[in-house]
Amino acid sequence: MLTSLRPLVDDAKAAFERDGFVVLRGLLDVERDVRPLQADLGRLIQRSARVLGEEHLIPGNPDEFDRGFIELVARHPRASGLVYDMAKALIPFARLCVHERIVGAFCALRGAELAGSAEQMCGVRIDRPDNRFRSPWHQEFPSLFRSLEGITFWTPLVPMTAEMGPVLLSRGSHRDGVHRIDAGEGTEAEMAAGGYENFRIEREDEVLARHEIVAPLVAMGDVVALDFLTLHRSGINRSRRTRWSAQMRLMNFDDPVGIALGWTGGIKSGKTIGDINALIDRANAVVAAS
Ligand SMILES: O=C(O)CCC(=O)C(=O)O
Repeated sequence: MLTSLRPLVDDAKAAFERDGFVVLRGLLDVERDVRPLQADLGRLIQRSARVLGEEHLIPGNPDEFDRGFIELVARHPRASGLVYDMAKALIPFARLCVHERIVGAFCALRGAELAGSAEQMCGVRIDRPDNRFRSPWHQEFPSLFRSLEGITFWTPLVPMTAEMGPVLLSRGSHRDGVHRIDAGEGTEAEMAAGGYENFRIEREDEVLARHEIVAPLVAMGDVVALDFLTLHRSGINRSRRTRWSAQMRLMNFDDPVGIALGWTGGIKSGKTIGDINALIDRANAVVAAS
């Protein structure tokens, strides 16, 4: 663990364990860590427009790197998937995924010695005002597995406002264990492609009623550290701007549930809903026996 993180994490650890999340204010340096990603996202939008046969100008103001993106998607719906998929290939994003302050915070919050970031654990969310990809209430663990002691580090890539619909968090819900999934009409292919709207936790209303819902407003450079079991969902983006954010997810190789399940992956690694619910039952049995 990084010694420079010691005071920050000492204060944060108790809150993380109590609430299932903590906001790490200023964990990232906006100029060094966020601006390069904004700039590359602007370039990626331009290159994606080129794939679709258009020339697109990159705005000068880094915070406005996506100006014209909503209109581009309206003309070419394929631009949305191109940018979403290829954002993960950008070098400043790869740097964030293994950023020493994120890894340091993970090791300190979890007391972990061996951390990892398996494939498909990290991504850039693009929440346009059409709210098409708004996520329902969910826990990270059943969609990714790897380790029960995982943490999602969520950081905004544009200046956030309350209107943009900050992520909703169910405070303390991480203590309820892993919830089985009720897929309803949803298909595995839909979920693997990032469409989670049909995938609900069983007895959603009853579970949510037990906890307070909060929506912390964070600034660029701030990072929300979220336990893999904390229930959360996207807020509604009521603004006229796309809410861009990055999610860096880390696992702990020494967590007993991860070991019992052989650090297996989730739906994006080809599991069916039946497989997922069987793994959830096994995970809860390991926790109950420990
Ligand atoms: O950013 C959001 O709207 C939701 C984030 C989320 O659901 C996740 O990181 O799993």
